[in-house]
Amino acid sequence: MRLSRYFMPVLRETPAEAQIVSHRYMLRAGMIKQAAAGIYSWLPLGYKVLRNIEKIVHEEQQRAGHIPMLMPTMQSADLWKESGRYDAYGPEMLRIKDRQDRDMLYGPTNEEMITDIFRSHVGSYKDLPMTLYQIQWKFRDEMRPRFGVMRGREFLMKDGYNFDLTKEDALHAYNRHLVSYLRSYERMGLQAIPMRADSGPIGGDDTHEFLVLADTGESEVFYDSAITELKFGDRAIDYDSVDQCQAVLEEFTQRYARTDETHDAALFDQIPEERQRVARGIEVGQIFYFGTKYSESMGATVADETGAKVPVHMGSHGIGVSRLLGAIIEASHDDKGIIWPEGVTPFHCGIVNLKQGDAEADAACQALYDALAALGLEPLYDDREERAGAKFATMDLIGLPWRITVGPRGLKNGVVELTSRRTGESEELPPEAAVEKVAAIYGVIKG
Ligand code: 5CA
Repeated sequence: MRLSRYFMPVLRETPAEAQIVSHRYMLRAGMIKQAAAGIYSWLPLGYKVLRNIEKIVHEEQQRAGHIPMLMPTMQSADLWKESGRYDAYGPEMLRIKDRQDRDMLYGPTNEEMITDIFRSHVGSYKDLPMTLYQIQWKFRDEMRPRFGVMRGREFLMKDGYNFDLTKEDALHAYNRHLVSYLRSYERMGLQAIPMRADSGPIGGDDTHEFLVLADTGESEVFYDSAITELKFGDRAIDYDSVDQCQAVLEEFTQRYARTDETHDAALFDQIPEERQRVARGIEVGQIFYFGTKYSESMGATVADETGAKVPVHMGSHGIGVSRLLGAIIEASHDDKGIIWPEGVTPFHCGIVNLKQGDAEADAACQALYDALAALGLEPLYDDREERAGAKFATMDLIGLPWRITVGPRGLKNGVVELTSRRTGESEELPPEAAVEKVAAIYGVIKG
C-alpha cells in the first residue's frame, strides 16, 4: 500500500474525549471513528488489525477441532422466553419490534440460538463431542460505554459452545478452550492470565477469565507473580488428549490468580510476600462450563448408549475480539504511539522515502516494496511529499514494528536503514539484506 493512496485520517490533536492511551491512539491513527456512544466504524487501518486478530482466533479454534459457523445478529425473542432469560437479561438487552409487532433483539450472546440449532439437528451421542463457534457482532446496551472499543455497546466477540454427553467430556472441552486461548493470546503478543472468576447466578466454579495486566484495566486482580513466568510457546499439543489438556490447565491455574469478585484474602496471604501482586487487568476472554442449564430448559437431549434421552452438557467460551485491539495497545505502546506485535500488525513494514521525487530514492523504495510484496509481505510505503520528521511521526504513531528508511545519502553508500519500532535501534545494510531480515522476522524465509 502506498500511503498517498490509502485512507488513514491521522489526527494531529489528541481527542479530548479519550481517557486512556489505546483509545487516544486508535482515534489519532485513524483506526476507528465513533458512530454513536459505544458504536464504532472501523476505518481501514483498524479494520486490518481486527481482521488479523480474527484470523488468529479462527486458526487456533480450528486447530483445537472447533467448527466455525455464523448466526445472525438479530434474534427473535421467542427462544429467550423459552430459556427464561428474556426478562432476566434486563436493560442491557436492546429490544426491537419489527413491523409485525414481533419482539426481536440484537443478540448480546447466543446460547439460546445455538441450543435451538443443536436440538433441531442432533439426536445421538454418536455425534458428540461437538464444539461450534462464530465470530459475530454483539450488542449490549452498557450503562457506561467507555474507553473506545474496550467497553463498547456493539462489539465483536468469538463465542463458542460445546456439546458433550458427560460432565467429564464437557470439562475436556473447557480445557481445550483454555489451551487454545493461551495460544491465541500469545500469538497476538499478549500475556493473558487465566484467573478464577465468578460464575454469577449459574453456580459452580468452572469458569476462568483471561486478563491482560494493564493499569487502565477495569478489573482489580490479585495474583502470585510466579504465574507471569509461564509461557505456552509453540509446544505441540494433542487437543484430543484429555491428559495433555488437563496438564496445561493445572500448570496455568495452580498459582493464585483471581479477580476481586472471587478474591480470598486468607489464601492470598499464604503466597510468599515478595510474590503477592495487586494490579489491574483487562478481561479479554472467559470460558465457562454450565452443565445442563440450557439443554434442560430448552430440551436439547441426545440418546445415550442405552437409548435413554439425556440433556447435553454445555459450556460457552468467549473472546473479546474488538476489545483485544485496545488491550494490545494498552500493553504495547510508548509516548510516540502504538507498537504492534508482529502477529497482528496491520502492515509488516513501513518504507519511508526521505526524498520523494529523487529518482534514485524513488526507485530504491519501489524495489524494496516489490521485493517485500514478492515474499508475500505487505509494506506500507510513505510516498507523500512530506518532511522526514512528519513521516517518522506518522510511522511511530501507527506502530509498524519495522521501518526501512531510504535516502540519497545512504544509497550513495549502498545502504538503507532498518529500524525496530520497539527498541528504536537502527542498522544500516544493503536493501536486499534489509528485505531478508524483515522476511526472516516474519518467518517467510529462514533467517
Ligand atoms: N456467552 C459468553 C461466552 S460465549 C459470554 O458472553 N461471555 S462474556 O460476557 O464474558 O463475553 C466474552 C468476552 O467479550 C469478554 O471476556 C470480553 O472480552 C468481551 N466483552 C464483553 N463485553 C464487552 C463490551 N461491552 N465491549 C467489548 N468487549 C466486551
